[in-house]
Amino acid sequence: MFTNAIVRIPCENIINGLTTSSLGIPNYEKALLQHQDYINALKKCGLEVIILPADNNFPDSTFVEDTALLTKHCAIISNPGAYSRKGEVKEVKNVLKEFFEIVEEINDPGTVEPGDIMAVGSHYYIGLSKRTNESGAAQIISILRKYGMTGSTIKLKEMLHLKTGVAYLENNNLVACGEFINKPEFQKFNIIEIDDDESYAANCIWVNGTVIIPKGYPKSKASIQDAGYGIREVDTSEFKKIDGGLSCLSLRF
Ligand code: CIR
Repeated sequence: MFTNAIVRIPCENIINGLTTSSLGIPNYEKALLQHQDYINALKKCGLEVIILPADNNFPDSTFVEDTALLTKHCAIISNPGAYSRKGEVKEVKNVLKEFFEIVEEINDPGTVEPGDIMAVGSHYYIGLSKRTNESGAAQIISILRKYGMTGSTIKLKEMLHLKTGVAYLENNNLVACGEFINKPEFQKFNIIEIDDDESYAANCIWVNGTVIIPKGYPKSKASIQDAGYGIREVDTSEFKKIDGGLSCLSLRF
């Protein structure tokens, strides 16, 4: 169960966020409204939400998930692989020091963006992507081991981050799309398949029994409901334009 979340208000510079999509430029006002709706959804799931102010120096800074991995035993400050995102970790580190006694860090040449890390109990699957490299993953695994946790790597072929295409919903249920559906590492889970035309919905989050999903993906919604979950929908159309989704918008702990 989670009790807290950290989010960061989108900045005006979000229009310059990194993207691989051709969906157009995010509408800033709309992004702010959608972000508020996201905060409301987290609160409805029982979380205390810590809201950091917008930081116009970093277009992608609303995607706080990529700045740290939070575990029961420690926080691990990441080292984003995207150059324009490296400075995002500084302020988050100061905030996390208020909540975590132990704050570890990933250092060069290792890079890690925790959008690439999925927790299943005390095991952490780490995607090796354009943003997270072998050295970064090895550093994460060695820190996890120090505190009695474990980690393993998964090679990504196409997706930006591991959690772009996969989400663990507890109770052995895993939402997966595309390249992850047939990954041998995931076959022990009950896989809830997301169709290619709704692949964006694979980035959903389990928060204390409820699954928050992006608005507008009816087939995925039905499949997750059929697996027994209560659902909350949040429109994230403006974040999708710069490759961001529901998990990226918060650090939950
Ligand atoms: C980026 O390319 O870094 C941002 N535009 C999107 C980050 C999405 N974060 C995530 O999946 N954890």
